Amino acid sequence: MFLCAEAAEEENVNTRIRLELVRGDVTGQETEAIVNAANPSLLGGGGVDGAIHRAAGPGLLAECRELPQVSPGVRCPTGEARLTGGHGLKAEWVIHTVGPIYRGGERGEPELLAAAYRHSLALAEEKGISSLSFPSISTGAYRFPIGEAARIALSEVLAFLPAARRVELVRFVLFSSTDLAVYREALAELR
Ligand code: AR6
Repeated sequence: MFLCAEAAEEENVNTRIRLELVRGDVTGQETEAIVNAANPSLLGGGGVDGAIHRAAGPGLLAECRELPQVSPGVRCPTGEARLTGGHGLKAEWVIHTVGPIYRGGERGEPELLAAAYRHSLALAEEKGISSLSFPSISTGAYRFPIGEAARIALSEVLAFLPAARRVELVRFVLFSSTDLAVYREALAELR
């Protein structure tokens, strides 16, 4: 019933919990939450972030501005996650996470990307959110190589799901068929 994009692949971790890979636009997903690939200011940007803010309307930016700054201009440090309402989106919630900017891979980027996924999933669990949709964090403007990013993303979700109490569906929404193919291949390798 959740399959709304043209290509989907499912992994049933057990009978209740599902992992889906689909091609599409994350902004229109009807999961309870969608995840935003944000920057530390949480005040919007390009890519998914810009699309989510456009679709959600100005209330989202207003709510982001109200979130506390942990240091000047930083509302969400890299690898962490914050929650807001969905405003004009179909999703009730937006989980904003900040992936690392890729600078060669020796500056903690893999660990920070894993942390971004882990913190997003933990936040969903803590808030009792049962379904969420991720874009491919850090693989656009932040230039993280998508093959490695896909392995990290899927490993984190597969490690998280068996012990999840509230989260029942995790969907990756990939913008292009090429990105979807990379995620499918990574999932096949991890199985
Ligand atoms: N739905 C799903 N995926 C999308 C969409 C969409 N509507 N739009 C783009 N993508 P990016 P990052 C894909 O750059 O690398 C922003 O300016 C895109 O093709 O959105 O984490 C923020 O404010 C790519 O594969 O996020 C930050 O400054 C993936 O989403 C910075 O970009 C991520 O691309 C974050 O960079």
